[in-house]
Amino acid sequence: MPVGSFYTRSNFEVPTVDLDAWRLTVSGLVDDPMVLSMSDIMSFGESMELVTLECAGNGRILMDPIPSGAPWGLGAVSVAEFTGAPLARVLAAANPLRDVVDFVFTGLDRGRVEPEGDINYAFSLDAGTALSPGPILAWQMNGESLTPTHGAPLRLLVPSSYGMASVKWLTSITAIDERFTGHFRLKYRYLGDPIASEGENVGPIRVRSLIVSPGDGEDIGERTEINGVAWSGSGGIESVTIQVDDGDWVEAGLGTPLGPFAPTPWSMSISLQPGSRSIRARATDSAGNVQPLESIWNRNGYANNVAHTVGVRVG
Ligand SMILES: Nc1nc2c(c(=O)[nH]1)N[C@H]1C(S)=C(S)[C@@H](COP(=O)(O)O)O[C@H]1N2
Ligand SMILES: [Mo]
Repeated sequence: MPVGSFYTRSNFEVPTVDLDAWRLTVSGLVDDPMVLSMSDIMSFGESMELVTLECAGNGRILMDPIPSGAPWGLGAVSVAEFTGAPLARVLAAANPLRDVVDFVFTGLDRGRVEPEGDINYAFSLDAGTALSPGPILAWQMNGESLTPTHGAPLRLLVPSSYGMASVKWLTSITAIDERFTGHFRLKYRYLGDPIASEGENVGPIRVRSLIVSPGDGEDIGERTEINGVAWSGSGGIESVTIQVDDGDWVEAGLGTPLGPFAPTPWSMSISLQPGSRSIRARATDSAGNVQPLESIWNRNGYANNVAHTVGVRVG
């Protein structure tokens, strides 16, 4: 996705960052605290990853009743190539103590929340995830320096997790020996969601497929090709099936994703009867998760991966 069309979501105003004075602090329960400049961070090596970033609120308005929160349709997901240093390598250089439970990532953006008052945006990763190979400290998106809205000069990028963990305008990383209970960590939980345990953290992206073509409301011919993409934060895409009206579910052909965190393209050639038709797509991932046919409601409207439906007029 070109940077100008990539979705953007910020809980507070985009902060003004003094790029010359900017440093990243790594502290807390580490043997060797560090204050790193951008060139220090770049010296940890450069890794490029094509990542599907999806807001946990994507699909919120498809829930009934619509929960409060940003009223996303299905536009809060995009893919870009991010360039950055592997987080695990930077953390290892600080020599974290054995009893670290969580690493807390804090952004420079600040705002007022209830009941805490003025706080910075902060989110955490458990030590296992933080020290795993996936997450990167990214300074580039699609080969260009990060823009202010997307977190310049440096952001965390956590592939497979919903977007809230990918902290923008990163200013500090703090190692702690307990679970982080900051405002946003507590906010991104499943409350009243029948398939998650009560209070479970929102984490991995739930499996989802989108029909890219035809678009909703389009006039199309009887012989047509249906195309889309599917992704999951819990493994690869195992299958995508398509249903027209109340017909049988038929398997689409899968393409090859461009990377482990990139979506899987799929397509299917089909003959449709003239008239108004509804087309649904449903993906299954390699962990066996399958998209629900009805939205799964929860109080904050997170992770609604209901099967995507488009209505078309044929002939
Ligand atoms: N510092 C900071 N990082 C943040 C946020 C924020 O409000 N402040 N929002 C998060 C959320 S909810 C999402 S979905 C992604 C969106 O990233 P983008 O704006 O680059 O698409 O950033 C995450 N990182
Ligand atoms: Mo989000």
